[in-house]
Amino acid sequence: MLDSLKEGLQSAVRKLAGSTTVDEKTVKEFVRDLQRTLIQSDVNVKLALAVTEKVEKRVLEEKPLPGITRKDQVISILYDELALLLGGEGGLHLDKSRTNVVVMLGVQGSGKTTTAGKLARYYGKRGFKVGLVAADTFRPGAVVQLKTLASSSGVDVYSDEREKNAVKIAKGGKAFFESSKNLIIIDTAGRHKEEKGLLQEMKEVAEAVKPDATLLVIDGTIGQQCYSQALAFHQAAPVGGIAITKLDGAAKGGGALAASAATGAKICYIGTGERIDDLEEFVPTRFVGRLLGMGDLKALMDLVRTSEVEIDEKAVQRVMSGKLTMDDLLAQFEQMRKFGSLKKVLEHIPGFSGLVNPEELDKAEDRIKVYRSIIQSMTGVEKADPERINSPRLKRIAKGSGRSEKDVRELLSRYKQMKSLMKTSKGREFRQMMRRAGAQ
Ligand SMILES: Nc1nc2c(ncn2[C@@H]2O[C@H](COP(=O)(O)OP(=O)(O)O)[C@@H](O)[C@H]2O)c(=O)[nH]1
Ligand SMILES: [Mg+2]
Repeated sequence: MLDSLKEGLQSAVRKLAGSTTVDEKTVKEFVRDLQRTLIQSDVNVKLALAVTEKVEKRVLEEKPLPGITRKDQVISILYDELALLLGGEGGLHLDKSRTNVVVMLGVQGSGKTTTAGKLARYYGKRGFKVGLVAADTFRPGAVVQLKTLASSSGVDVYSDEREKNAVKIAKGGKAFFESSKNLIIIDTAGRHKEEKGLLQEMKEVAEAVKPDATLLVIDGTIGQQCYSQALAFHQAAPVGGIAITKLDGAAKGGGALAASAATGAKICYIGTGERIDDLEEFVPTRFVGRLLGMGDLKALMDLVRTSEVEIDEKAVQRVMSGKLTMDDLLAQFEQMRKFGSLKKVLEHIPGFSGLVNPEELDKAEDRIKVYRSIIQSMTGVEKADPERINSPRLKRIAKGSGRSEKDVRELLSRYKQMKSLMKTSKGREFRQMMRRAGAQ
């Protein structure tokens, strides 16, 4: 789905990740690559320029978050801005404890009936009791189409083939299902090619059944034109949400998504194929993560933020002033371990993979476990001043922790290394890193 947009974005990100430095020239080139790929994916030129200019401005102005490299920061900003471009979060708010009525709207051929069937299955699987109402009185075979879709997921359909008034069928269907279902989806006709007539019918159906939400269905292959369609509906009556269909392989998908979001109406679902299960709830952040080819960047950023918070300021102060206790050392190791797990997440980001060797990370984790148990067997005096650990103390600590004397010696030599490192230029770098991590 949206393959060309995906490829374009990912190649821009790969190029950035492969560059040696991130200076103004690199950023400008990156921004140009983005513009090209967005416009090629039919995103409105104005929107494409607005979003890329925002990315550029933020990249040049903002300082990287603690613990994040400049490249990661650029990608994170791109991710934020793309998610914003595609609209806010949240689908239709359905509540199992009451009867939810949803009316499908949209022009003929947009995918209303198909989407109604998909939604019935989607929510049926999630524990809703769903009833479908066939209120398309125009299209021959519309009732059969809905029944076929419903039968595959065991959903009941209300229809009345003698009745020609759609408003009456909608009302009848709601009354029929009201006591036995908690989600009633009303499929309507979209025969009116001109907006006025369609909006009129929408109003009449809405007045008759008082839906909790109206779901506007738009064909994603029409690209930027989605804007005028969504806007017309949204302005005429509050559209609870939009479903964009036929995004499977549609070159214009990027444009359709951006244009619809620009109207201020929420995109709730996307249709990604003709089969009954080809429906997804639309979550912009997750969607952008997929476009950029990284699992879930939001999770990564959250991880960075939590590890930042957990830094023990006092310990950092002590380390920076040249004193070092065993507890400080352990805290340092823990910090590095966290950085290790962060790196594991970074592995999923194109261009960053291959930087860390997972085996080594695992080994490091194991060593920290050993060190922790040894430190826990030390007395307060020994922890504060490890130089005092002589041979009998060393033997006692090894016994107490269930580790070998070799392990204890290894820890002591790591301590000495760390302490002398603090005095060298490398130590200064390390201290700077700690400062960047928010410990001024
Ligand atoms: N490829 C693809 N086709 C779809 C999707 N949604 C609907 N369609 C097709 O679009 C056509 C019109 O759909 P239909 O539900 O009858 O539209 P309606 O007139 O608005 O009710 C049908 O051939 C559907 O199979 C989708 O997400 N992907
Ligand atoms: Mg239909």
